[in-house]
Amino acid sequence: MQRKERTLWLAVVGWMLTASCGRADDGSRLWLRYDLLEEPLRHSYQERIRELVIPSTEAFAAVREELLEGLTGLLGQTPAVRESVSQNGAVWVGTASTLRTDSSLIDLSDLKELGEEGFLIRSIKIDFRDVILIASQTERGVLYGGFCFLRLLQSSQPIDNLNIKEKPRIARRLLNHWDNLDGSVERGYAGRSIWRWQDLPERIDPRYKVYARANASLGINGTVLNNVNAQPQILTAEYLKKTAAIAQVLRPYGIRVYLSIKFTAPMEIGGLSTCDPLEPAVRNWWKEKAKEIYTLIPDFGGFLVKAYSEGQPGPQMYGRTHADGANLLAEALAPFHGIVMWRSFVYDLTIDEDRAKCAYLEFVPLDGKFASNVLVQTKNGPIDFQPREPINPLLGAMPKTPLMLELQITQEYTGQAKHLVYLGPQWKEVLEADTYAYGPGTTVGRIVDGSAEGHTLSGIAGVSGLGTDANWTGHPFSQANWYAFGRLAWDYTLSADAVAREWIQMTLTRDPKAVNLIAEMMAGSWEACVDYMTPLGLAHLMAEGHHYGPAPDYVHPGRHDWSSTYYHRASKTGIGFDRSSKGSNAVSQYHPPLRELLDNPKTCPEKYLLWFHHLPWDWRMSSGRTLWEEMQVRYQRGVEYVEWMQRTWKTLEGKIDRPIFDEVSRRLALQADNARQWRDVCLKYFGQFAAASIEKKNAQQ
Ligand code: GCW
Repeated sequence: MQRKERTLWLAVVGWMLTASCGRADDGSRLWLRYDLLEEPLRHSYQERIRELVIPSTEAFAAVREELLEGLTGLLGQTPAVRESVSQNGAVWVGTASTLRTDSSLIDLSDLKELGEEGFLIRSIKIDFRDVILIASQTERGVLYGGFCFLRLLQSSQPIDNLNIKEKPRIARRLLNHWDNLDGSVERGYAGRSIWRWQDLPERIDPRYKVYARANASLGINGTVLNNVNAQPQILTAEYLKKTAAIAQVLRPYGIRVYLSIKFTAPMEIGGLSTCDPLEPAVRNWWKEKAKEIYTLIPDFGGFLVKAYSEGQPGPQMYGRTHADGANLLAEALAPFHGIVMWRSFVYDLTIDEDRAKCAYLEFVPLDGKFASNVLVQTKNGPIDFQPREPINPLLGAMPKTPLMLELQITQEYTGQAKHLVYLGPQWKEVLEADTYAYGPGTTVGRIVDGSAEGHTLSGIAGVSGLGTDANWTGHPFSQANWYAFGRLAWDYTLSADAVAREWIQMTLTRDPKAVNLIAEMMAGSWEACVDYMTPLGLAHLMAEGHHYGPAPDYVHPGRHDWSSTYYHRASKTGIGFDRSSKGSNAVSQYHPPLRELLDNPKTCPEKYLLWFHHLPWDWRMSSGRTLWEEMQVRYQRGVEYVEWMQRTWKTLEGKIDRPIFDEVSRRLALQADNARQWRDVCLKYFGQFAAASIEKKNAQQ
């Protein structure tokens, strides 16, 4: 054989091997893998999906392309594309207007109630033919319907008798990128920023489209491209052109772009001598800037702002309030229907010694003062994305202001991209938590979706952490957190387990036994992380700066609220931060009866115990153990869970694509080491105090 021929032959064999057993996935296709389905499932789907009836117009290009790619891959044959139903087994896709011109036989009366983004998927009969209808009022809704249909096939669902109606509960479902213009990503653990600013606007990275498809498949409809620690340059003409180029790729997928702004931009790039929000020249600058943006990007979403927090400038520099600052921007964006997402992540300790109380004290008095196109964006907990926090007391405390929930997909405090930690259960705990703001049942979900307080503007954001790594998220399982965020943003009543199972089947394997095992691993992984890092309501024990690894003894030279000791307050007498009515009284920021429940260490849920109470080492826990014994049990339990995950994963060898299998094995080994380290360091450190207290008690007896 000639050398050239031989190379070709080897390449063909290599391709056949990978294609036939599908065993070389590197995770880059995310959950949009449309690999051939197994028999007999494939055959049964083929019967029902023979032709795709869909308009050939540009407005349907995204959904048409996706369905064709998906169906061809999954079924191993390309359905005929038609403009009208011609045989049994048609999938008929359209909006109210395109469908109506085709037939009057179908009842579309319920489309209206599904709004702009909702859709229905229904098995119907047309002229005695079996048809699956995917319909919405808008092309965007049809796109979501198309993705939903593909998901059904990818997760082996029956499609004989479909009657699905969906619409999102929350209006704005956004990713927040903490990406800097130099390509670095704050708290990103998956490589560099996916936005290649230096190549834009000329060169469009093909990954932007994959990103758009992945987000659209979940119903994510917006993205903030740059870090909240913002650089003013993002608003220069040069960067706005780059932004417009990204917006153009995302637009067909229903995703709007938003930008984080720096409050001093009028001075830094606009040449003004002030950025006082009440100054006419400043107001005018923002109005002109908004015009410039909307000329380039007519569907621009709006601004995200971190002001007067962690070194960022804000209206307070001029003695103005958050509301003054937000309203300045709101006024500029309003003519174009843009919104402002003003973050509540502030902790000025001159306002209160207890960091957990600060945001509430600053923001609640401003309720009612924000313009109608402002949302206050609030992290789930009062401190900062700790492995577990009680809910942020602002949720349910600002009835006149829509509060946007900010969750963290990137695992800053939960093992970064090294630990397998499925955050679906954490977000469910948050969204289902009862604020009691308007009586029992006022869950965080109902505050965030606007239903409890009657807001039409509503939003939820996930800090993304995506990067240039082939698999986007570093840890293959961190993809599941992106996936779960999107699914719960669409419908937070879905269960974390159901969402995990979808993701597993679409991404890793459809083998039922393997799916069960992996779902089980994921289900307890967050609680395990809480156990081996910060059990029983502890928080902020990690090393300073990079926030990875334990440092319970850490004392910051300048700021005590950045010290671990500030949070755990361990001493001979006990451990925990007294936020009860006898301590900082942070409990008073919650509504009764939650307030009373948290205030009493006997009724406070043990998962929050040391968040709200300082208790002696021999405090009796519900298990009958002392607090110190319980801490040891929890740290150990967390470690054992990770070791169990390691063993379980090993049994899946051969069922998962090799690169992903190996990657996860490697990271689980590291996670197990890390978990043991967390346990050992924390128990040794806390043990000194516990031992001293036990010695003292023994001596007294
Ligand atoms: O979680 C903390 C991070 C900071 C981040 C900040 C914030 C973007 O450690 O890196 O800055 O919160 O949310 O603003």
